Amino acid sequence: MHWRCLNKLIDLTRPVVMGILNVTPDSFSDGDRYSSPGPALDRAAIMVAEGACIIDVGGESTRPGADAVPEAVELARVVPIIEGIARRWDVAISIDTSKPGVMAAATAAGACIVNDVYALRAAGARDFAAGAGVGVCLMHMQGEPRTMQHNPVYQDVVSDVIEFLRHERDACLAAGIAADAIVLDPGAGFGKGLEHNMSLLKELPRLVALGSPVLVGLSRKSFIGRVLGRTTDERLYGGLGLAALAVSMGARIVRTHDVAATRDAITMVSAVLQGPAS
Ligand code: 8Y7
Repeated sequence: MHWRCLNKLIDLTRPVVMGILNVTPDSFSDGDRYSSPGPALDRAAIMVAEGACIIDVGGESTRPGADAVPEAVELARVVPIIEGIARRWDVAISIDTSKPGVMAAATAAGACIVNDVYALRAAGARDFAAGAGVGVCLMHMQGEPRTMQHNPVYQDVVSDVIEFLRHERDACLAAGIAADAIVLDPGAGFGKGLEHNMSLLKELPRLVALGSPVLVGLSRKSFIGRVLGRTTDERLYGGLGLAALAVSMGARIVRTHDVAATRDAITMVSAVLQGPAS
């Protein structure tokens, strides 16, 4: 299994880590520590050294309650960082955005993946991805970040999420995006209560059965805090437990703030299930 991303073919025979690089002043767990190029590139260097396969660069916070950011602001945040990473390392770079203009500028700057919490539903997003040949991560979200955590309701959360992702994947295929460029993500915490997140993880094999590689983002999320009674910076061990569980159920990409720890955890799971890597 692989992920076709522009000029790169990412090998997913073994699970891989996507490291989070937020370059927003308001991101919920990195604060504004990486909003200028120096610290952001230092952070990227660490994640590359720790074995991140992909660096996910985001310039607009999607945390619950966050406000939208103008395109020019988002561009000014992400383009210099992407250029800096692409110049220094061979790592795959994804752009965490929903705006086609940002997708295009980020790709020109060196990104090869679009990670879109709106699953390319913005006008022009699918056409951009099809024309450029970038890899895409289609994530499920109910509602929009500003209001999504206000009492989310589903008929059957697992079936609803699977039907949404199947539908959006079909729309991408119809727009001309290659099947092996598409990755699916249940969108933990995006318009979901505790029980919704739990059900989606418990039933992850049903999402894996759709046949596209599955990405999960669980790192430091509030539902870990809800279960464990932990603050944001106390959620590492809980997140590692979930990453191991998700990979054992077939997830292939884990998006995380904690690259080294997550890589060790998922490498052990795959060593048991698939044999040690040679
Ligand atoms: C996810 C994500 C966030 C996720 C994908 C956070 C941008 C909130 N979460 N993208 N982005 N999947 N694909 O806690 O779960 O990192 S932002």
